[in-house]
Amino acid sequence: MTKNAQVIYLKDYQVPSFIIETTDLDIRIGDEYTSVVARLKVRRNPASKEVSSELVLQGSKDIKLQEVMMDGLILDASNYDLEAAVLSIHHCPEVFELTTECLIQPQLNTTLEGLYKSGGMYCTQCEAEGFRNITYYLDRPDALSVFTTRISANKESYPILLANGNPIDQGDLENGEHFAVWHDPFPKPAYLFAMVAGNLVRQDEEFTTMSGRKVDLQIFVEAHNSHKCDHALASLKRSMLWDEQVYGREYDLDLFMIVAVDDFNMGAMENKGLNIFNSDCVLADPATSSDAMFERIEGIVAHEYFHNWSGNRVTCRDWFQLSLKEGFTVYRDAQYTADTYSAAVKRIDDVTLLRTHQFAEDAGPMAHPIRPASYMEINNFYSVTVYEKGAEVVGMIHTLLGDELFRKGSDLYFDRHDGQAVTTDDFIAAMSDASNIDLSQFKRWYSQAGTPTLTVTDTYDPVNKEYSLTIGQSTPATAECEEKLPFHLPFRMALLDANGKEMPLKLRGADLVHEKSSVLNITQAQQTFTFEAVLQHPTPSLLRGFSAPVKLDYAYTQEQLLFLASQDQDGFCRWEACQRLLIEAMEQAMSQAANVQLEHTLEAMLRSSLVDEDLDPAMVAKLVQLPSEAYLAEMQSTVDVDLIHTGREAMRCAIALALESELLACYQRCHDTGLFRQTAKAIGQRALKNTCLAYLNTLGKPQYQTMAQDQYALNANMTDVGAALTILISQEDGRLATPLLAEFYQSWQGDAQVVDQWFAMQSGANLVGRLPHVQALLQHEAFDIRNPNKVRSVVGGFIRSAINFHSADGSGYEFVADMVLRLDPINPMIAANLAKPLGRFKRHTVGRQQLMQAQLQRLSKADLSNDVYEIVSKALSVS
Ligand code: B3K
Ligand code: ZN
Repeated sequence: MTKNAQVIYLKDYQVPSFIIETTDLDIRIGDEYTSVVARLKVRRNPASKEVSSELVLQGSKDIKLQEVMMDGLILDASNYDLEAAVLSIHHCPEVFELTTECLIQPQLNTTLEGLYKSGGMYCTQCEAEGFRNITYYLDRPDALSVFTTRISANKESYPILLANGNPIDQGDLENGEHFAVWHDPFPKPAYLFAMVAGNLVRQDEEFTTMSGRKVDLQIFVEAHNSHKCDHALASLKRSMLWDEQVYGREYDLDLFMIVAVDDFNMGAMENKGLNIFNSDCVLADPATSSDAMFERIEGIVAHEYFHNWSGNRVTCRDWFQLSLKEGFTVYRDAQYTADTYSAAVKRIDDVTLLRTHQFAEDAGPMAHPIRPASYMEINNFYSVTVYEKGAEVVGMIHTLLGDELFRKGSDLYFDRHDGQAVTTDDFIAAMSDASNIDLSQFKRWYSQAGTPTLTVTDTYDPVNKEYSLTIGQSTPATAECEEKLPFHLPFRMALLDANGKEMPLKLRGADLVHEKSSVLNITQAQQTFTFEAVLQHPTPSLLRGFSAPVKLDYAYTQEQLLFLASQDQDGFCRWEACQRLLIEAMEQAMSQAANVQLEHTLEAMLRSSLVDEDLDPAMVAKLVQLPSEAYLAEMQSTVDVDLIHTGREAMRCAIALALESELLACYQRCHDTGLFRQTAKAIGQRALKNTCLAYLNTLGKPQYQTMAQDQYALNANMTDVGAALTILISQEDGRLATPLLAEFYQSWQGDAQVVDQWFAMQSGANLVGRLPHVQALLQHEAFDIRNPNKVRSVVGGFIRSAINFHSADGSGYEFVADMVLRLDPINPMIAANLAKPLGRFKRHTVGRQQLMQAQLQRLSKADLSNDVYEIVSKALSVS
């Protein structure tokens, strides 16, 4: 590979040498060109040691610079340089006004970063470095400025003109044009800038803050989506109230706007006062959206809203600090969901995500600490590590500090740094100062990558009534560091007596007796904790609530696991015990291939969950579901995709055979044909009954296929329709699904969100030999390679179906590499996401490793974007 991509290092950080106090933008939207005039009030930054008087502004190759003026005088070319998209203004005084005029063509911008056109509307995405596609600027998160934005456009095509903050002026102009002026009083970095021009309808709500201020809440969507806004508006109000109650944080502007956009690289964006959302992450209606989508939307609405404090009021000093806002905000949205719905189910979902995807990232070529030390393309670091592991790290601080001190710490953090751009060290300092707890060793979580394994052994001394736990930790080497120093982590545990009751815990050397569970502070490579007055040999309940993002290695006996699966009060540990048993059974099934039978203890365990009508049905669904193939792959040292698939399928059949009557009874009990409800119970029942229906349909019996067809035909809601259709697609010959898929498309072709689901159901089908079908989907009239949701549905769905992506002949890898090459010139960010799975070849069988590497080699010969180059070069350099 020859490319000379620049590597940016955290250690090179320097404060900006200039401050832009105010930014006045005048954006005139035209059919061919959009003109951007930026008037900046600039002064030297007294905190900078830089001696040069040159102001260096970032731009992009697609900006056409028309004019540069300083203090009202046009600068000639000798006063500035424009090279490689960087504008350098020479000889700048202490204080001055700089005005630039540029032309851009948003309608040609397919990267979806900066100002671009989605359908008939103009919109922006500026995080991380999109603002430089709009105009030359100090495009870095520690350059805070007060923005005023004037937008003008044709009134008929773009009746709605929005930007951050409050509207301060508007009016008509000549030639059918009109304008609006917006002012945002809160200084902000350019990545939080947003504007929208389009033909949109509005849905309104109102919220009164804890200090009695009225805030207008507005969602803007295309007219045909106006019936899909209620859920997001209700979610927003709940989030606003929760943030006041739990963090004492109030919204600060009088207006909060959300705009739904069809073409969007990620889920949503927290721009100050003007959140922009991927339509898929905000619009919902029971007829078109599943329960899972409703839940996801609520989480994302909450997440973006919470960023107003954790991200906007207190922002990041540089992009290495991304987890400062993302880890904290993911943690906050998880707390919100746990408080609002089932805490145990939310925890199980989050741990599953972390173990499936983040552990994989930590074990692959893109492994990085939650605060990376270097990057080539920052977009590649909006990762499960920065987000989900980052949230786990904040959660560990909460566990170490306890509720009261954690709140004191977050108050201190927000108060101390309001209006500033800060670092993860500042966050830790606030937490530590407020609690008087030393977090210096804890900070290693920010600089060391890799997933630690905790090896736990125990002994019981019946004479002295003492129980000891010895906990060792070790973390594999990753690219940034070979030798890992021990982490500081909270290890929550309990000891259960023979009746499953939590025993009082008296730790030797500690004064306090914990009534139920305790949090052990792990700080060393190996430590022993001895508990006194332990009257009987206990069953340990370890890593309760998954109190740290680690792998736990403790040699549980099957008997202990069965006990925990039925007795543990900790919802996470109960589920975990169940999962361990199922995984062990599946590992056996993998070695047997044929004639898999369910052991009767396991059968009894699953049966007791299925018949227990007092248990939360959502929890029962979790307890009886097998781990995904991706999750199982993470458990294995060498991944054998086929073995995992056949073993898991065999196990699914064995469960269905053994528990057929219970599954059927459970399905019938939960199948509510009455009025559609969205209560927690009804949602849990739908999850459980669809789990049962899927199990029953592994048996290939016509009566269960008919049940799925009937459920589809009932057309009660998208959760049930989607589940039934997915089950029918997974029946071997496709005979039943084909006419339904055609009918489904006919009915829903006008709704992009439903069409995306239709694509994903087909491309993700867990049947061998699906590549031709997926290739045909790419030719479908509704597929558009420029739309990230479509690419995620079709190509992303295919990658998720491991037996197809990892097809032994390499055709899946070749297909994905083809797609990366096709997409890279259009949208590098999405192309890089598709390339990531190819990089994880190391854990596969030798034949697959070679095939994956061959495709990476092929990619490396192409002229790649920085985004894809970073993924490919890092993958090849560790081989
Ligand atoms: N902050 C945005 C993510 C921006 C991604 C840029 N490549 C959404 C979020 O995490 O809330
Ligand atoms: Zn975020």
